Amino acid sequence: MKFPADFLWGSATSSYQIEGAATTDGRGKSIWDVFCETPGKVINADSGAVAIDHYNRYEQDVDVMSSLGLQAYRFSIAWPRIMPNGTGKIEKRGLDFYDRLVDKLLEKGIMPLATLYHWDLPAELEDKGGWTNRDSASWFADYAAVVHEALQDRVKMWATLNEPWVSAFLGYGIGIHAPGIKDPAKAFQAAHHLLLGHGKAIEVMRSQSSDSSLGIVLNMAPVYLEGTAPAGHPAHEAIELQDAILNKLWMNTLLKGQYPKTLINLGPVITDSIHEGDLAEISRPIDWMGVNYYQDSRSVPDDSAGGGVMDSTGNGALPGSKGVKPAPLVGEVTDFGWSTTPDGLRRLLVDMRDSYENLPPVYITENGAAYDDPIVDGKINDTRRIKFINEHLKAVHQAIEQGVDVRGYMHWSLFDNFEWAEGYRQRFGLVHVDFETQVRLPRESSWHYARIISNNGF
Ligand code: IFM
Repeated sequence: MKFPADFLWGSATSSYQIEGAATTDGRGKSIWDVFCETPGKVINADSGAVAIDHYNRYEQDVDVMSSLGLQAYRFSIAWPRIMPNGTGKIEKRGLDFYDRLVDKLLEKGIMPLATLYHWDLPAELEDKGGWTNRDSASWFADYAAVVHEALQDRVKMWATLNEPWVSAFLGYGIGIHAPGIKDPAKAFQAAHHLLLGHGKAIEVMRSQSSDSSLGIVLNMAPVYLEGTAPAGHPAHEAIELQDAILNKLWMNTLLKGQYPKTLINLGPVITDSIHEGDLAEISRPIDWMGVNYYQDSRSVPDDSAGGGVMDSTGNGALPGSKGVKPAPLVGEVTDFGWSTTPDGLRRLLVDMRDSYENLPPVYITENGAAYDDPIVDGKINDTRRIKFINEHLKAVHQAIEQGVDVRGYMHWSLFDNFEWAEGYRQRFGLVHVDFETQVRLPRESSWHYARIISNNGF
């Protein structure tokens, strides 16, 4: 099973999850620093303050990448390192770090793929409403311009946002991520401004360089009902709404310049944010699209009363959960309690190709699983991760055979790291990290992945 000759093999991380050095070289606070300091928000009151100290150990970490034969490394840039207050003053020492990282990657023949925003919004911007403030789109474009200008001579592949669904709906909708706001209306506002920020950033980066390859990274999955529900059951509406929020909100606006009808039908909660010209900005052509895939979104009908609404304290469910509940887990369930549904990745890719005729080339920008196998005699034989990789790569290969233009695969994650509200207890790395000693130990899956890379397949 061979992949196309120029298929790009890599692995991914993000700034707050690995860098640590939270107060070094003038870095400002991000919404995640604030969230982690808030009691009860993150398991064990963990934070990314030290993480895996990549800021100080990046050279050793690039050597690890090189030993695995990675062709590309997807990392994100911490906005609060570049502009500690979010706007205005530029912190040169922050830019210098990414400069050094990029040079080291290139020295080792590894292509840098930079993501501009992986959830670490400067905290001062949240004081002004964060992504619910329409100005956030311009704040982001200004920041993008600074970073792109500094690195575009050596970084040729750029993503604007990572998983804006998570920023909007987990951050502002149900509040399990920073900034911890529980207001679905704000989630929709944030979603629109994230998209607008993406469009503005694309425009400014294009004007700076014509040879940057520009894209966005979305977390998406097939959304469906298992079992049957009679016509008129709220489950049908719930599934349509979930699909609209997880997939179509992003794909339709970015590639068709339209909001999905299901969302427009929600009325002012959506339409109030949309100003004339916004959709033209959002749908500016992009060169590639990143897909982060973990598991399908599977539900079964739920006949119990309630569900899908916020209670008076703001606790509750995402829009689109009334009349459904999660389907029983399937496959090799991960430590996170996620199903494994590899064929969903193939289905998602084929469906994207069939639904969007202007779909640009696709990269799998994240895919991985949390499995914490023990160290035995200095080795970690993580057979479940190896199986996960094999099954998902087969799905990608089948999608390519079925005509989808998939150009690369980045495994999530290269290293164990800070897994957001889950703290350090979910281990996604190809490489194990001892969080006390900072010792890196490649798991067996990393050598397995290295062999796949060197064979360009199996
Ligand atoms: O760790 C995250 C990453 O930051 C974004 N995508 C999903 C991963 C696993 O939850």
